[in-house]
Amino acid sequence: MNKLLTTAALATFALSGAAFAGDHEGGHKGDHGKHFQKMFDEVDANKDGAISKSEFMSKMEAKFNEQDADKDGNVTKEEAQNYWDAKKAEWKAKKDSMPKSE
Ligand SMILES: [Ca+2]
Ligand SMILES: [Ca+2]
Repeated sequence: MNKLLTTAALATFALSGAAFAGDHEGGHKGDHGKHFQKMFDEVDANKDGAISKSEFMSKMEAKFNEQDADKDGNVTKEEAQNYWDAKKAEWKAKKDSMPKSE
């Protein structure tokens, strides 16, 4: 139970982290909806416009597995940190490669 909650919390954090990252450094306000839509679509595996519990949980599990670098079934603080450092670098690279549209 505890582990499940932790996984869900981590994944929720992961998902909201992705949303914030897109918006963070003075992006257009309108981007937020787009990011949300993209995230939602990603989780909504069968595209019926709703996220079922199993869709949610399988997305969480995928996120968890992504973070569990040595696949021992636990995400350590270090693994989570490494994951987020890598993600942040990825986002930054993506952002830097995008042409500014002011
Ligand atoms: Ca669905
Ligand atoms: Ca691990």
